[in-house]
Amino acid sequence: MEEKGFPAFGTGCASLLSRHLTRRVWEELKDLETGSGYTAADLIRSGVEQQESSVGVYAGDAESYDLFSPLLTPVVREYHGNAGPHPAPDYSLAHLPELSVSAARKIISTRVRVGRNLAGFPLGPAISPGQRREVEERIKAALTRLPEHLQGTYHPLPEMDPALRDDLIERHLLFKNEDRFLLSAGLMRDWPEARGLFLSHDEAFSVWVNEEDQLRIISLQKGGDVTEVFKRLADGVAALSSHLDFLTHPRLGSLTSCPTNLGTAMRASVHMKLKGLAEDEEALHKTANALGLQVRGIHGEHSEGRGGIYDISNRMRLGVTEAAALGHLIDGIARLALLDDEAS
Ligand code: ADP
Ligand code: CIR
Repeated sequence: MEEKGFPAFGTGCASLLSRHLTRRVWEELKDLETGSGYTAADLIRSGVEQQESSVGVYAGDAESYDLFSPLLTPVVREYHGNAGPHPAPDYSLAHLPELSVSAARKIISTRVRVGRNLAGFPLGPAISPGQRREVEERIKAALTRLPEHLQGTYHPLPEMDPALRDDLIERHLLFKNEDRFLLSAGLMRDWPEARGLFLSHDEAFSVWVNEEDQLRIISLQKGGDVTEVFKRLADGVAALSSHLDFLTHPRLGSLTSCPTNLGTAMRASVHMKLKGLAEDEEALHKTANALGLQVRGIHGEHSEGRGGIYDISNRMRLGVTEAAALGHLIDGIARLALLDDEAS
């Protein structure tokens, strides 16, 4: 792409970027730059280089969401079904629906994560190596102050034995070390510097440091005890919030580099065996989509389902509370389990 020319999108490109970046919007944005030097060309680089993107944009800092709003607001609205305002956090367990017996039987493991970034720093796509190190130091310090049941060890990525790294990735505890969407967004600059994994002693609580977001706070365990997983996540978020100042926006809630993660920044997912529905993957995606759910493969985003097992999660993260998004997932997977029973 010529730096300020209107980008070329192939005929097969269906990203939110390609659909919302009109010539008029580009003309309005192309010369703008945020205080951390993030330009409109930076904002769209991933979606221009990776035309199979479903979304295609990454923000460089909090200001990106306001300055580039003529593009980002329609993208956000289409993905989440709203563009805010975002409600106050709510991790209460009181009104969660009960997991259906049939869904519970099909669940192999349950994970809930939220993304967070630190106030006062650019997001990953625009951060400098020095700022990234400072972010890591602050997170490491906060991690030493977790309550006893969440305590564990920080493993810096540059020092990690490759065999251990592969094992952690295979067991879904560590991020993959290649992602062309993140690479194009500038999120893998200086890899693996200042990246790392905090893992609790029982491996049920973890924090990814300086990957797509500065923190991914994660609760994961075998089986379908959604309540226990959610409660652990809430404990971790509360503990870290008291030692770190997280980046938020008055309308958009928690700010993240990818606009699909705004608001709660929460993805609650189950690995679920859907033997009957696996017969027609396209129909499974359509059905899940209609229920407000997203289907991913067994190794997360951009991976394949295997042995009839899929990663099913809430799609919407903005304009809903954490408890409501989780309730939506619980209801949705009950419906999927029922349809799977009928199809088996
Ligand atoms: P993210 O959830 O952070 O957006 P991914 O979709 O890449 O990113 O998932 C990250 C990792 O978490 C992957 O290894 C994925 O398989 C794993 N994962 C997600 N949900 C579950 C689950 N319910 N059980 C086990 N692993 C999971
Ligand atoms: C894309 O545009 O496909 C990547 N940048 C990832 C977008 C977020 N993922 C998702 O909604 N599944």
